[in-house]
Amino acid sequence: AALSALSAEIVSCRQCSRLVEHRERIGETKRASYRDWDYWAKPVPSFGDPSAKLLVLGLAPAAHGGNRTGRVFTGDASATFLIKAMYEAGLANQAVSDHRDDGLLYTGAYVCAAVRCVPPGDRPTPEEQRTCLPYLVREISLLPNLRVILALGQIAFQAALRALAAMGVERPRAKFGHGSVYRPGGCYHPSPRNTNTGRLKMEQLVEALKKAKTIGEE
Ligand code: DU
Repeated sequence: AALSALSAEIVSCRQCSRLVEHRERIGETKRASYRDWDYWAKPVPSFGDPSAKLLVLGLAPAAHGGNRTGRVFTGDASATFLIKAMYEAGLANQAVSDHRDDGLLYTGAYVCAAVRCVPPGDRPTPEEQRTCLPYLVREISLLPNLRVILALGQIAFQAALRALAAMGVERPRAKFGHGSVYRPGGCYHPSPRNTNTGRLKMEQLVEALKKAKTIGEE
C-alpha cells in the first residue's frame, strides 16, 4: 500500500519543468501516430515484486518506451532486450512485454529508473537527477527484502550509490563484506547503442542478472 501510494505520488510529480514539458510534448506529437494508445506522457512508476531481493535500476524512461506505455522498461528496444534477459534469468514470467497490461510479472525483482521522466536526449541534468533521488531513497526503504541493486549504466550506478549514502549506508561495497546490507553492482545499459555494437551481449546481461539474483539469496 505504501509502495502504491508512492507510485501515485511519483506519477503526479511536476517538479522539473524541462522534463514535464518534454514528456508532454512527446505525448502531444506522438498521440496521432499511436492512435490506439493511451499515450502515457507522465512520470513512469516502478514495477515488480514488492518482496524483491533484487532491484534493477535503469536510467530513465524512453520516449516511446516507458513514456508511451506507462510501465518502466516496456515497449522499446532496450526493454525488449532486458525482458528477455529477465526471463532467461528466471525473474520474469514471460520473455516479451509491449504494453502495461500484458500479464508480465517479475518474481524476486523490482524494476525502476533513476529519473522517472523521459529526458531530452536520454540525458537528465545533474539537478534533475538530484530532484528525483528522494523517490529512489523512499522506494528502496519500502522494499523490506532488498539486498542487491543492479544498476544499468553509469547514471543509474551513481544514483544507487547516492541513494544508499542518503540512507546512511556508508561506502556500500561492491564485494561482499561482513555487515554490508546492500550490494550495488553495475552492468552496461541494454540500449541499442550497446547491444547493437556488441558491447553488451544477451548472455552477459543474463549472467549479471543471475549473479545478482544469487547474491540476493545468499
Ligand atoms: O496490483 P499490485 O499487486 O500492486 O501489482 C502491481 C503490478 O506489479 C502488477 O501489475 C504486476 C506487478 N507485480 C509483479 O510483477 N510481481 C509481483 O510479485 C507483484 C506485482
